[in-house]
Amino acid sequence: TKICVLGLGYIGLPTALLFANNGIDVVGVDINERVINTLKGCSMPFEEKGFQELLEEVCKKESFRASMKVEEADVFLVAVPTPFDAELRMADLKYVVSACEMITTCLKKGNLVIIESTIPPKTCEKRIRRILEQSGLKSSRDFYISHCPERAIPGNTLDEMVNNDRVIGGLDEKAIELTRDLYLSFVKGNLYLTTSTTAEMIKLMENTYRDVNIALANELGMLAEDYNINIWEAIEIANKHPRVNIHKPGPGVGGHCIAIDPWFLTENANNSSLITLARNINDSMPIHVLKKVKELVNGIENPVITVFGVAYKGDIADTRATPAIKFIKLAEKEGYSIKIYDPFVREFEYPIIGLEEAVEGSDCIVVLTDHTEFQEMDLDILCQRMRNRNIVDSKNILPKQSKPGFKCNRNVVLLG
Ligand code: SAJ
Repeated sequence: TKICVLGLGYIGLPTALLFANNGIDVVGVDINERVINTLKGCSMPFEEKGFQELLEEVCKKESFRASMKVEEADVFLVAVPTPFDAELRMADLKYVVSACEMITTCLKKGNLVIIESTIPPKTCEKRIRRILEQSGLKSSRDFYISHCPERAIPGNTLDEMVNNDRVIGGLDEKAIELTRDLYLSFVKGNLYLTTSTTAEMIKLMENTYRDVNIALANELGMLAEDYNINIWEAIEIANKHPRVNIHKPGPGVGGHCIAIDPWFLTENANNSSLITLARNINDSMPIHVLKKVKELVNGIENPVITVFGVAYKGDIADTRATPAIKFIKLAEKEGYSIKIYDPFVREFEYPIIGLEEAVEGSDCIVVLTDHTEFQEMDLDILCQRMRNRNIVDSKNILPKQSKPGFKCNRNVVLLG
């Protein structure tokens, strides 16, 4: 079997490498020349544990090739991004459409086209089918279409791609069967078979479930501040209940999925008040964190703020849609000077500096990411370098201090 994978990003490339390592001949296609050249040199264009080794393995086996052009194959797999059109609050399908148009030029009888990109319900059945049928071939007779959404989590992609259960949705039985046989080559989890529209809906439901739950946690966190209680303790105890699983409050939701997928679900609906509200709550959290900072630095002339962590979540270098950006921009508008420390991130819109330099002369540390390293920080030593000892720990990750002079004020830790 030969697969042509379109889109060599966080999902497409790992998927391509797993197929290539499991007896399938893979051509990986991307329009980004830098990505192709990096791969030709047998290097990963981004970091994700386990994949550099896998790439070297498939380079040796010669089962993976990177190319800028789509070519004939038995199977086409689309894993290009689906950006969010913020103005229209809907999915922007331009990359999916253009990938399918490229496939149309080399589609043959018997081919299978799998869409892994996240797409709104009915996209396979309506839009994608129509584009591919411009080849002159007919879906469910001459070729087959399925949707197999990716559910692996960045930071643990390899393990989750292999071990997670997967959903396979097809436009017809044959599409489902062909797709199942293919994924059986490396997936150890269960494969659940259904229609393409159900699979599209399932993927969006999963991320929406998480978004709405995080919004609930954020709202509970803000309420707890009003009652002056520790939300983290309250959640921990509430979650001892067998049917309660309250998520964690924080500075908002980042990443390329959870913050946008709910909009794909609501784009065609006139009644989605809960999902919309949750999105808005999560989007507004950086404003709330800034409010906490303002309360602390009030009265200080030209405050210097130190941001701890700009990755969208802990222990990874990924900053896509990180809530840190909104916080930093708002803080700048407020007239604060910003210094940023992140042990993982190297490329960012703002300079990332060393820990000591970031803390030197600071008036407030604001933790926005739960990197494990922050758990072991020696706040005593760090605070000696600060001008004023204030901390807003939006992730509750810093070591808990209970000595005199340390006051715990809601989600905010005030250091003596
Ligand atoms: N977050 C909270 N509180 C929580 C959990 C998360 O504030 O209790 C924040 C995180 O800090 C982060 C964001 O939410 O900013 C999202 O992080 P995440 O770890 O929940 O998820 P992602 O975006 O890295 O990956 C998700 C996963 N989806 C689900 O868990 C339902 C993953 O399985 C999907 O494959 C991925 O989206 C995707 O590609 O759709």
